[in-house]
Amino acid sequence: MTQIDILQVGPYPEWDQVPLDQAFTMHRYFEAEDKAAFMAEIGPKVRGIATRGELGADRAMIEACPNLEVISVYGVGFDAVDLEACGERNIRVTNTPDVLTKDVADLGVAMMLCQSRGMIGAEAWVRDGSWVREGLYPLKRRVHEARAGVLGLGRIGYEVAKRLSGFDMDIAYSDIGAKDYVPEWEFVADPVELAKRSDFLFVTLAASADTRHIVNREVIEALGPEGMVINISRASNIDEEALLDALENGAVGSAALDVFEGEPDLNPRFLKLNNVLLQPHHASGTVETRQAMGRLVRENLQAHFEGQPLLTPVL
Ligand code: 8YV
Repeated sequence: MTQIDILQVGPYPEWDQVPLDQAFTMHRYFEAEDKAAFMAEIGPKVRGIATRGELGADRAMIEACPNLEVISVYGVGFDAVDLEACGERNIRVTNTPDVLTKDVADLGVAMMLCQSRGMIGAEAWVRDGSWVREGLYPLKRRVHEARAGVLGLGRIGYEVAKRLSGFDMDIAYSDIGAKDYVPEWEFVADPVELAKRSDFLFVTLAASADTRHIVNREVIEALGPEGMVINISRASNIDEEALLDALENGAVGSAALDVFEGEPDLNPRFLKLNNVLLQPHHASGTVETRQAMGRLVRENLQAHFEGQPLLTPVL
């Protein structure tokens, strides 16, 4: 398929880049210095876009490719792809669901444990000699038997809740409706009520225009000065300004975040806080999962250009 031109929006590991380069003619957008000139030159021949969850493909990019047929997203989240623009031209869209679910859930739970037990500070306590000079490390918060709220009980939320039940936590969740397969977890429709009954609030919903800032000031304040918010979904699900205010003035206890508005250039206010755990959007970042994601990106492109059904279509 060397004649098929694909626009590659972001970098991939070597194990994906090599087979992509063998199968297609890849045009690396992220390496282009003059993006406009690059798109003007290669846009008309592009038939596919390979992108990453957080980078997506906006309307301008889609419109610069008049012969575009398919967008293959490396990630489960496709909120950064302009689906309306795709729908208007029958452009197909695929993502990489399932293969990353358990890694994302693992990291969410690890972030809760790390933050509530103060593991980053404890590591520094050992390394900088505080243990020798000052003695015992300050006491931290217990996780087991605490109350957990899961906002969005989809694939990832379900795996988070399943893991939390192993810590004997008291689990509730919000979603568009109660799920019949989880009778032992309490359904709480209103996110504010969910936050009120939670010590730890996990944000695990797929982002869309409808979920923007679903975790607003009221939800954050309902969580309270002892509460912790853990975000392994998308930054847009949380009102980041409200969260920063609450972290700064103590209205909420702490946060553990894998995603940020404008990442990787996060709001510098985050860097001044010692009650927040910051992660570089790597919840799906294991070798095994990233290999499976890369395979799906390629197989979806290949299926499309061979006239086969897409493996994991979104649109
Ligand atoms: C990836 C993601 O980190 O699945 C998603 O939606 O955001 C992540 O798995 C990202 O897409 C890789 O760039």
